[in-house]
Amino acid sequence: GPNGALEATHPLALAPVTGPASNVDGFVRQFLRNLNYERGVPLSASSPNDQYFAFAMTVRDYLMARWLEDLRRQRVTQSKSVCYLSAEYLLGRQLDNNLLASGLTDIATEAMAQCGIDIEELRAQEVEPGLGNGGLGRLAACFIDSLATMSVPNIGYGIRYEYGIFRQTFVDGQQVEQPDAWLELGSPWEFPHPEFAQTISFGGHTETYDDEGVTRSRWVPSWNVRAVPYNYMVPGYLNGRVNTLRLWSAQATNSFDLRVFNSGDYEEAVRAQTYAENISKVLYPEDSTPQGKELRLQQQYFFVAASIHDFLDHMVADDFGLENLADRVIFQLNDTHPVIAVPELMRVLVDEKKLEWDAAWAITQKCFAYTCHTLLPEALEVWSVELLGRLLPRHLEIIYRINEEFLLEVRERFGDDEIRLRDMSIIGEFPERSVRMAYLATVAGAKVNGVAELHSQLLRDKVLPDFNEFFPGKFTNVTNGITPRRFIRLANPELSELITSALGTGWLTDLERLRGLESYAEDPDFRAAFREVKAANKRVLSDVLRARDGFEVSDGHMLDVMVKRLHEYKRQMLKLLHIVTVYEGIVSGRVDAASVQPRTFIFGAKAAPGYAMAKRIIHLINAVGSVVNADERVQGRLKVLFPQNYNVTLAERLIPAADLSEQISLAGKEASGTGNMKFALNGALTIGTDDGANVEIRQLVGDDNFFLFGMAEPEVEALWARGYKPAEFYQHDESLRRAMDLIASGAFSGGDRSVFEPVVSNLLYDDRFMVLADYASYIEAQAKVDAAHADEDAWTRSAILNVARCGFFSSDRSMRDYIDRIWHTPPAF
Ligand code: GL9
Repeated sequence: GPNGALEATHPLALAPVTGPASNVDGFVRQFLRNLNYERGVPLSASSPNDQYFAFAMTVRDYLMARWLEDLRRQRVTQSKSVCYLSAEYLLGRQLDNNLLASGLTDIATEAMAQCGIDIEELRAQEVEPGLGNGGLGRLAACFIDSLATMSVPNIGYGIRYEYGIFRQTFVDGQQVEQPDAWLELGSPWEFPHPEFAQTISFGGHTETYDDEGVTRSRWVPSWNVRAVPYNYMVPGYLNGRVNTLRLWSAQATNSFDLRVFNSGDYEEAVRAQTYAENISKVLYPEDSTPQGKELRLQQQYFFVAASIHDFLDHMVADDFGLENLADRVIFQLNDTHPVIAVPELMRVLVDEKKLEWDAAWAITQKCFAYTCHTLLPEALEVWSVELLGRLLPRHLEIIYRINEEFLLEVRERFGDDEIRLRDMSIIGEFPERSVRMAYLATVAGAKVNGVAELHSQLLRDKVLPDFNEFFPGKFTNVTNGITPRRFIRLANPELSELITSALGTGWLTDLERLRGLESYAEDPDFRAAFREVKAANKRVLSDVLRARDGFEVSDGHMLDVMVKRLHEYKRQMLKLLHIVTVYEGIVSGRVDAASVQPRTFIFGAKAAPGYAMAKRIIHLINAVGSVVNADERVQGRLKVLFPQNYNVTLAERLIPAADLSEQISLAGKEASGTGNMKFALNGALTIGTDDGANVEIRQLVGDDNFFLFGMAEPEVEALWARGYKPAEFYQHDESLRRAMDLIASGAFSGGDRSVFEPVVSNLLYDDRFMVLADYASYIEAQAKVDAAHADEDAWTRSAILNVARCGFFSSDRSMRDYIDRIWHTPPAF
C-alpha cells in the first residue's frame, strides 16, 4: 500500500509495465506464450478451454499496465474514491466487453483466425458470473462500467460466491434448480491476493476496560474467518482507465486445527473449515424479499468489514487524517444488504482508533450514502436483536447507542410523541425486537436515494415520511440507467453500426446524441435499414434458441417479450391471461385467426426456490405454451416460448430482437426496472403501467410511442381504500371469465383441475397485485398494439423515436447524477 511501499531497485522494475504490441503479431505472440507457459500446452494439443483461457489472459495483459497505473494513482493522489458496497454484481460475460473496452476486437479476431481458431467457439466457453439475482445486481455492474468509462476512481466491493444464481431447468414444465458451478474450470479474469487477506471476526462478547483512565469498550470475538480478495479489472471504454472490482472469498483461518487433528478427530478438524468457507459458498437466490438467515448476515458483515478494512489499510495514507475520511471516500450502500458497515466503521473509529463517539459519528455520517431499491414492505430487511447480538455483540451495542441519540433528537424536535418515536425507532418491537436496516441506513447516510422519480417520491411521502420531515434535503432521486456499451454496442452491433452511419462516433459515451436520430425517423431508407436490423437480430435469436432450447422462432411474428424475475408484483399472470384470452377467442371460433397479428410470446424468468406461487406460475406458463404451440387452430398465429435459465447472456440476444417490451407491474410496486430501458434503447415499443422508470420513458418517448394501460398509483391506493374485490371483476368481465375458467377447467393440465387451482383462487379471492383490476385495460391496450403493428411504417417510426429519445437512460448519466447530488467526487477526467 502507500504505507511501506517497496522501493524498486532493479532498473527494469522502474520502467512502466508495458503490454504486448498492439498489432496482430503482438497478440498472437502473447496468446501462444500464455498457452504454452500459463496453460502448459502447445497449440496443437490445446482444448477450447485452454484456448479461451490463453485468449482471455492475453486481453488481460493488454489492460494490465493501465490497471497497475490506476491503482498506483489512486494511492498517490488520495483523491476521493467511490466504494460501491454491493452484495451482488451480475456481470455477464467478460470477454467481449474487455475486448471492446481495450479496442482489441479486430486485432484479436484476426489473430485467432491466423491461429486457425474459431473465435465464436472461444466466446462460447465463457460461463457468465451470475453473482446477482436481477436488476439490483445488474445495476451495480452497469455502474462500475460507467465509472471506469468516466475515469472516476472506484472500487466495487462484493462477494465472490462460489455458486452464483442457480441454473434453471424445466422438468415437466416445472422449475428445477441446479447449482451454478461457474468456477468449475476456473476464471481467467480474477487475481487472488491471499497476502491481502483480512481476518473477520464473529460472536463472543463485549467488555469494558480501563485505557489510561478512559473507560472503553472492546469486542472479544469467539471465531474468525479469513477474507481473501479476488481482483477483477473494470476497464473503461477506450479511455485507458481500468478500475477494480474486489470480491471476497471466505477461507478458514488455519486450514486444520492441528490439535484436534492429532487427537484423531479428522472430521471435527475439517468441520471448522467447511463452516468458514460456507460464508461465500452461495448467492441467496431471493429477489425483492429479505432472507432472515444467519448465514446471510454473516455474508453481509463478512464482505463489508473486509472492504472497510481493506480500504483503510491500503488506500488511505497514514497521514491523511481520519477526521477527513469523507474527503477520501464515500461508501455507497447498495440497498440494505451492506448496512452493517455503519456500526462497523463506528467500531473501528471508536474502539480501534479511539476517537470520541461524536467525532466518529460525524465522520460516519459523511462517509455513507444509501440507495433504496424497493417499495415492497416485506422486502425491507430487519435482523432480530437476538441474532445480531449473538453474531455481532459490539455492533448491536453501537446500534443501540446510535438509536438512543437519534431518538433524543427526535424528542427534542417533536416532543414526547410516543407513536412517532416508536415509528422512527431503528429498533422495531413487533413481531420481535429487531433492527430495521433501512432506518439505520437513513439515519447514518448523508443522502438517501430512490431509483426512479416515482419511486423516490413514494419513498419520501409514503415509506419514510417521518424521516423526510426530520432530515430535510437528505432524500433525493437518481434514476437508474444501463450501460450502452454492453446493451447497445455489444448486444446490438447492427443497430450500433446504423446509428454510427447516421450520427458518426461518440454517441456511445454521450448517449443524449441519439436525439440526432429523430429526423431519421421520417426517412424511408433509414426506416428500411432499421427494420432490416431488427430482422437480422431475430435471425440471430432464432439460431441461439434453436441451439440452446430446440425452439423454432417463426418468421414474420411480432416478438412480445417479458423477461425479468418471476414475482407476483411484476404480473406475469396478466401477460398469461392475455395469451389465454387470445387463444380462447380463436379456438372458440369467436375470433377469426386471420384477424390476429402473428405473435410469439417469449418469457424468461427465474423464481426464488422457496416461492411456491412463483413456481406454480412458471409451471402454468409452460403448460399454456405446450397446449397453444400444439394446437393447429392457432398455428402460424400464436406461439409461446419460455427458454430456461434466463441470464445476462440470453438477455443480450433477446432484447435486440424484441418488438414489444412488457413492463406491466402494478403501479407503485416496481421501483424502477432497468430491462424497460434496455428494450426501448434497442427499438422495442413498451406496453406498460405508470410505474417505476416507465413513467420517465413515456414522458420522453411521448404517448404516441408507448402503450400505457392500468391504474396509476393513486388509483391503486383509492381502490384499496374502497375495498378491492377481485371476484367482482371476474363476474363482470366475460372475456376475463372465459380465460380464468379455461385455466380452472384443467385445459392446460391434462384435465386435472387441481394443478392450477391455487393460482386461479389466489387471483379470485386475494390478488394482492390487482391483476384482475387491470385486465380490461391491458386487453384494450393489446388491441392497440395489434392495430399499430399492422402499420409497419408507423411502428418503425415509433421504434426509432424510442431509441432517439432514451439517451437519458445511460448509466453514465446516472453516475453524473450520483456525483452531483451525492458523492461530490471531483472528476478525474
Ligand atoms: C430492484 C427493483 O425491484 C427494480 O425495480 C430496480 O430496477 C432494481 C435496481 O434499482 O432494484 N430491487 C430489488 O430488490 N431487486 C431489483 O431488481 N431485486 C434484485 O435484483 C435482488
